[in-house]
Amino acid sequence: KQLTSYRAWLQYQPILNQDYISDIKAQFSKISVADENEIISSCITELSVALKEMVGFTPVVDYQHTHKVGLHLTINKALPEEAYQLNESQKVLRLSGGSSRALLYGTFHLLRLIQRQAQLSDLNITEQPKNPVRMINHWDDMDGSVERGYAGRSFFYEDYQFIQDRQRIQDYARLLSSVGINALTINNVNVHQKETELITDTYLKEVSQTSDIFNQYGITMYLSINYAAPIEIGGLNTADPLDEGVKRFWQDTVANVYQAVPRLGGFLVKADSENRPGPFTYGRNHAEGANMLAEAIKPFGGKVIWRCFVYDCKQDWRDRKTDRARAAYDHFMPLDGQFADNVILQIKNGPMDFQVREPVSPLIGGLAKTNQFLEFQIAQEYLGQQRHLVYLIPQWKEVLEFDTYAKGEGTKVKDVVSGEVFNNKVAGIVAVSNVGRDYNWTGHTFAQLNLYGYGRLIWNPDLTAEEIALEWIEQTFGLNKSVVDAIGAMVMPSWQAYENYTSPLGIGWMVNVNHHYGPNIDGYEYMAWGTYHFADRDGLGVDRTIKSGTGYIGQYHEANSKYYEELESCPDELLLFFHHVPYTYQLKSGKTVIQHIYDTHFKGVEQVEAMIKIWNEVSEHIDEQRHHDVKARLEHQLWSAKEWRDIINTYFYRKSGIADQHNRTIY
Ligand code: GCW
Repeated sequence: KQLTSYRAWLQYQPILNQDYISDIKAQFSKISVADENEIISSCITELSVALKEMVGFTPVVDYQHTHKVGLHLTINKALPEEAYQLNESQKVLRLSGGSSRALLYGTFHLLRLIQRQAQLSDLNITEQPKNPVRMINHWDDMDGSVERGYAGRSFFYEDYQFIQDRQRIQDYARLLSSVGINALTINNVNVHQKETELITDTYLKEVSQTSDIFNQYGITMYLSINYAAPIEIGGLNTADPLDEGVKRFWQDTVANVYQAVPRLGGFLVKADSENRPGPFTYGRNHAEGANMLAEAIKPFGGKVIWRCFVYDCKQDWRDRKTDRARAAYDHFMPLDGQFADNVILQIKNGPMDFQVREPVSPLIGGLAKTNQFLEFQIAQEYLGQQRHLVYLIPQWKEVLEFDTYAKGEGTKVKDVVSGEVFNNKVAGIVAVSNVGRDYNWTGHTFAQLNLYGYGRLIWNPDLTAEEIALEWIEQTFGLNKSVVDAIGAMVMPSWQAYENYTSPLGIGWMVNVNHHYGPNIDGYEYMAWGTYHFADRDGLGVDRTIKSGTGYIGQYHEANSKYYEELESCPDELLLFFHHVPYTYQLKSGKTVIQHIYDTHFKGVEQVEAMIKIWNEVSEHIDEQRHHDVKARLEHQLWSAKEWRDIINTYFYRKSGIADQHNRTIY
């Protein structure tokens, strides 16, 4: 029997309420289905397993549609492809969907309602995802490691081979489709030597088998490719996108790939970024680089997803003009309109790199004639690496609600990336995965919530962070009110808490080099990566203003650039991202910068102490394994938060010489 924690939010725990059970029995004992295919059979399997476990019976399935009562699954082509409706009347529960995939989403919706013991009579629900593409990127390497992985090794590969036991992949596909994910990549964007061969006969058979598993759950698989593949596996001496031999290499390679994996979605490319090869080597721009691949893959309906994480990672820290935050916009904005229609630019949510607080990338809302995906990171690389409890949905909601002013007031990020504002052919959201081989998938059990919430949020960005958390808590831990309230109270302030005890006011970084865990204020200060805080005895922050700084602020539409440029309007939480100010500068909160630093750092630690107290109070209602594991992580988090607090406070006390108004201990 599977461990409770392995099941994540698909617990299917036995329901004890007898009245509820008899209702469900009446409604589900017979299921009739109009169509038969692999996705519909996933629906039936899921319903059968879930009902057996939750209410103790196996439904009778009728493919002829003769049952007069029970659950009816039908495809209704009048509905949008991924939309579904759930209706109940006169003892018939109807689930209709625009496609089999929509039926699968509706099936999981029903099971979610049953797990939460919701009433199904008079049900009348219509659902349609906001974002057409809802994707996960894995940073798994074929040696079995996961770049920025905090939940154990890869469950796709070990020792440069695909793992033969595919059960785990299938369970993963179930988890993903249960929250509406419809696309994923299975290998790291940093494509090393062996992974370059994923598009060759060496691995294509297994690539295809893996794709088949995901397809059963309505998920389209993509591969990350190496831009220098023509050299590394094609025997050519160039990867120049305008070279005829290179074009031929890609056409032949793509034809071979699609013969083996006809339903492959396409390729994801990290080019000219952090030492990866790309078109710059040949004096070509990124539109030339991407369009060549797009042309090769187009006959097969494939797409090329091209990352915008392009910046100079070998900059001289003495050079005060170069600003990494500017890089993506500077590289890609001039190319707006030049990309083929099956190319999608993938843009990280902020201009730097998944920090606890960043402004929204100005490319989003900047690009008006290019397909784009927004990229989030579910893996908590800079947010406590799944050892700290940090609920990410509140952060992502701020990004999605941000007004870009691209078409005047009210042009929110959520409407740009969904493709609605600019009428894009392809649009959606992508995130870096946080799962691995750990028994509970995500290292920290609470990190499951970020995966769950990611899927739910990008399906419907108008869900609140509270609603999403509540759904996950009830499915994962059951309906006991004290447990539900306790966990809600732990997760809701957790992003704020993390921000409080780590780097202040939007400045970011201050982490240890390479592994990025734990405080190291000057860790990156004299390095080549372009991530500086410029603290001296008088103040800190990066001047990114138009008038005296790097000019980054000028990349936003006017309403936003004015807002950030002026100290009077620039919001406190991003102050040091945009401005260099003295420690004595007074924030809108009324505090000075230095006092804010002290206060938030003491507070952040207290917030973690409060989480621990809450968790201890509900121990008797939670299975021992999950309780014990979370508790151990919370205790580590407290230790780490204190380390952050004391190092940050001490550093700025020593730099500024200004004492804490409340005389608390600073070293
Ligand atoms: O955040 C940085 C990570 C790298 C990662 C890179 C990227 C996959 O530190 O590990 O490489 O971003 O997004 O490409």
